[in-house]
Amino acid sequence: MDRLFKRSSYAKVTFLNKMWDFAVDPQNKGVVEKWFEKFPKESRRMPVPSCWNTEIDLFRYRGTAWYKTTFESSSPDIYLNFDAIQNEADIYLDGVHIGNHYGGFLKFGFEINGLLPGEHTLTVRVNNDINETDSIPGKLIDWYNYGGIARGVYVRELSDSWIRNYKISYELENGLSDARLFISANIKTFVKKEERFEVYVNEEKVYSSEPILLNGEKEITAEVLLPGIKLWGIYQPNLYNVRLVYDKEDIIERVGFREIKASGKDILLNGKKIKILGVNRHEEHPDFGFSLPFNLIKKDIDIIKDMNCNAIRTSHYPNSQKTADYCDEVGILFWSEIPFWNLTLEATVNPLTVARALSMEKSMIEENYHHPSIIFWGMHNECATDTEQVYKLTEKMVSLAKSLDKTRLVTYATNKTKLDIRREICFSLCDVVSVNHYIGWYFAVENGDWNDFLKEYQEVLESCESANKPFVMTEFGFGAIPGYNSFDANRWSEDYQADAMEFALNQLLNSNRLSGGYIWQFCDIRSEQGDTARPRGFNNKGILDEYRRPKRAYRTVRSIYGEHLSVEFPHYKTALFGYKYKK
Ligand code: ADA
Repeated sequence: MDRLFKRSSYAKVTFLNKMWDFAVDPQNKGVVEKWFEKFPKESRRMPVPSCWNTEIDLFRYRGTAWYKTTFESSSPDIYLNFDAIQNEADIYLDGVHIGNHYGGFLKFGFEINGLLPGEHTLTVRVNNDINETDSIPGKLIDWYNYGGIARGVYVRELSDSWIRNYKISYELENGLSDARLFISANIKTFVKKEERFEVYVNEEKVYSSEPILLNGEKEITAEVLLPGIKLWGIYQPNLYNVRLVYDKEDIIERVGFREIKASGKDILLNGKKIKILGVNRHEEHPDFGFSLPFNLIKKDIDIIKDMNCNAIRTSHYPNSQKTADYCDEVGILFWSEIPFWNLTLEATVNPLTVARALSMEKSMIEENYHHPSIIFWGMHNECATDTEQVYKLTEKMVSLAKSLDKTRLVTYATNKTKLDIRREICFSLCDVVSVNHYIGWYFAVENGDWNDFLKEYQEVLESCESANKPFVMTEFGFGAIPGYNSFDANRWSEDYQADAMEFALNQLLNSNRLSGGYIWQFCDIRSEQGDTARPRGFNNKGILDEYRRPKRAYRTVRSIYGEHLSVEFPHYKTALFGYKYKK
């Protein structure tokens, strides 16, 4: 409900984004001592949403913590919604356990019936442990495992009717100029109703059914033809509000009409070949953890636009709905993935991990289905894609994605390069080949530059019959300690990063084989990897530092991406926000 556009004219929503009571539980005794009935006295106040590790004394705290608040409801029926809790949550209402949810970065909720009118107590047990066997992400991540109620919470009071679920899909017809909408809505009534189901597009009524008798739950469908639509595209953010109404209940969704396809070696957006000028971005900040305020999210994306990018990979987990909303609004392509990151083979084949991965993937796709900016679903990152076991898992993940969404491209990022380049076996399962590689950082350029690498890769793709698929570099980058410069452009200097980036971008973007790529990475991020591999305890491959101050490579990227963008979009002028020196 907390989005960049109005979601409903009728819904009665109370946001619980405020100060809650909070207590850490290092001995994990809260369940036995029933903290859900009697919250411990030694509690403190904690903002929701936030991550507890941004509290000065809880920086390193990992494990269990409890939250408590109260809310009022006058309706016996409510829906309790959590936009994201890291990583596992148990929810108690008035001392009763109402459910458990596993998987950070994803929305979940519970319908509750038969409440007495008045004040209610909501208690949440949160756990952010990660391990080597069944957690997602696993233990050895290269970002920081912040814990807490990281995104918003709200209570919706339900009245006579409730649109529990809905899906608006479409097909483009008549040379992409008309859109045929297929709408389905699962509607529940708490009393007998006989009303019309109506659809409005940009406030104009485009569909009205005969009165439909409802007493309980029912799936309602409608088909609507919209002639003469304006397509959504890169920097062409044409959006439409679709409002579904039954009785005194409505939901507003925002869609953009566009077609994304893999055609031979090319990616086509609205029938036109595109080149991805992208950047990987972690939704993270040292002062906010994963709970970025919207003005910071907006600033990040504005900076990314200023750098002349046209795409973001949400490495390595689903972002806030507001991030995708803003990408919809400015016309930036988006890649979304679940945090299935470099898991060991053992973890990957553990039935619990597999079940969690599939359920997280399903909820990512359902939650984000309507964003036109999202064009790729990412299954996993740098897993053992040279093994039969991961082949089977990828097969399951791809078929789940396709069953939920036939319109987007499905892929995963592999790091099988150089030595093990020929062992990759999962390419055939995906629409697009996506590769992470670090020439000039983990691999010496003397042993082969980007052109050599692309040539070698094409041979591999031909040998596994994936020669005719689009190929995207999902990661390439170089570390630079902010402010460190040197005459001989040493490793870790900003000069080295800028020079190596210039070399890489020139070779990669001038290749006819590649459909572009995503720089690793937008800005420096805190890392769990320890400070030997990660000086300062940060992954320092950002083009900006963690406080979003540009490094030397910023202007390099901006200028090279700008040249490529202006070929594709002659109307687009660079220097959107960046200033130029004036005498
Ligand atoms: C991998 C990984 C990234 C990051 C990167 C690096 O490709 O996917 O998350 O860790 O390496 O900086 O080494």
